[in-house]
Amino acid sequence: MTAISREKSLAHFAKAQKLIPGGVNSPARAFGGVGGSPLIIDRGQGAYLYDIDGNQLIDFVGSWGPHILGHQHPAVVAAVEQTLKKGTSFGAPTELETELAQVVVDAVPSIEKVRMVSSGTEATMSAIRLARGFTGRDRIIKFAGCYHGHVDSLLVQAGSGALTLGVPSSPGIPKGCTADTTVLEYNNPQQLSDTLDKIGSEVAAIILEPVVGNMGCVAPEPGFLEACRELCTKHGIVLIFDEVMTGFRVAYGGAQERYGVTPDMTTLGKIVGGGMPVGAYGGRADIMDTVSPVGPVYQAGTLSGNPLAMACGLATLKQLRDDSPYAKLEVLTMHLCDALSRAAQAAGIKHSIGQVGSMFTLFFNPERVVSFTQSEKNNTDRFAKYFWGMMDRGVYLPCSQFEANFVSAAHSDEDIRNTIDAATEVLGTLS
Ligand code: KE4
Repeated sequence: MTAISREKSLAHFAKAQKLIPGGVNSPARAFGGVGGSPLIIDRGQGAYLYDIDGNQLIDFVGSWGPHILGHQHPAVVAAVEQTLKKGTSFGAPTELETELAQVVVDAVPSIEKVRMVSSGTEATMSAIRLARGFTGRDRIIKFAGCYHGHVDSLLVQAGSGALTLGVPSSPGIPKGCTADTTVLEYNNPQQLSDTLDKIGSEVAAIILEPVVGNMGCVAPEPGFLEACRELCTKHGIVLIFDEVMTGFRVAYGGAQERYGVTPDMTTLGKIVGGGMPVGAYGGRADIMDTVSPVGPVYQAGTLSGNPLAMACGLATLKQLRDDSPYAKLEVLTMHLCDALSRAAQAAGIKHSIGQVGSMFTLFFNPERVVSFTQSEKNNTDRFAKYFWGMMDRGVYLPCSQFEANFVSAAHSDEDIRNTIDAATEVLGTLS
């Protein structure tokens, strides 16, 4: 098997490293967990990425989740091109913002009102501040392995890049910022209940990924989300579902629709912007009306509700609402996961699979991963060999064992077959 040519990428990356810390604008894409250096991407089209060395790769990253329709969906491109003709940003309300807000309110069960921001991090940061302002309480509870963006108070035992690079908590964050953050174990309702018996009256919010993507794909155990809901209601705590990754991914209405559990607030990102910088936080009107200018909790943003980004998100959500690719995506993803598991088993590779809807992770871990306790035992060296073996066969995976893969509506049966063939070959070399 000849490795793909990476000459131009290597040369360009060396230059990037002189100008940008680590050569990247986000550490999650630095290949820190797999060694080597990232490919420099030239363009995306449908299910494929094309790098500057001319390699075509089947893309299972999808820009870390936004591209559920695949790259450059015609309706999305047309909407952005059309909007661009009117300008890029006005710092004033536009019809597009209201239209996207309406689509989000119609889609997401918990959202009565929604505020647009420019990233998932901004969404979770704002939601936490709002929950604290609404309740007058300071404490927050998160779960180990969940990642909610690089918010000071939430960057504690976080997942995603923080976990990949082995720094689940970060220097530079004053003790005071995390003194009110309690970290518990995901999928452990008894521990949550016991903790709230002690500190429930001090807790402003519980924030969680209702399906975790950031320690690899980990589903909620039966009853866990329901327990979070019941305990938050009992203690007057704001339940926040961080659906930046799962929103419009695991169902059109997100994990809250799929599992039938309605939080008090929801954060969104990724798909809601269709690949352009959009985050959002929304929820019960009485909570949302506590944010400025209606209420006293301040939050603002120059490019919040940016028309181009709104047009991109709106075209994406309308396509998802009208075409509803979810059933097809589920079948395709389950078929892929079953085949990957059979190939790993045939190669004698100890593994488990986490899969919900069109997001999945092949864990190099003999245990079923239900929390950070198992996830931290992943065989990351074996994953790195798998990653590069797949890359050399034209399959582009997330560069970390602590991330989810994404299947898009653009992935064909042939793409899935080719991916299975590649994995069968690579897994056979790992045993
Ligand atoms: P952003 O600030 O990166 O838009 O969103 C932060 C965030 C919040 N909540 C969840 C559940 C998320 O998954 C994320 C971001 N996800 C990572 C990938 N797992 C983004 C990749 C990156 O950091 O470059």
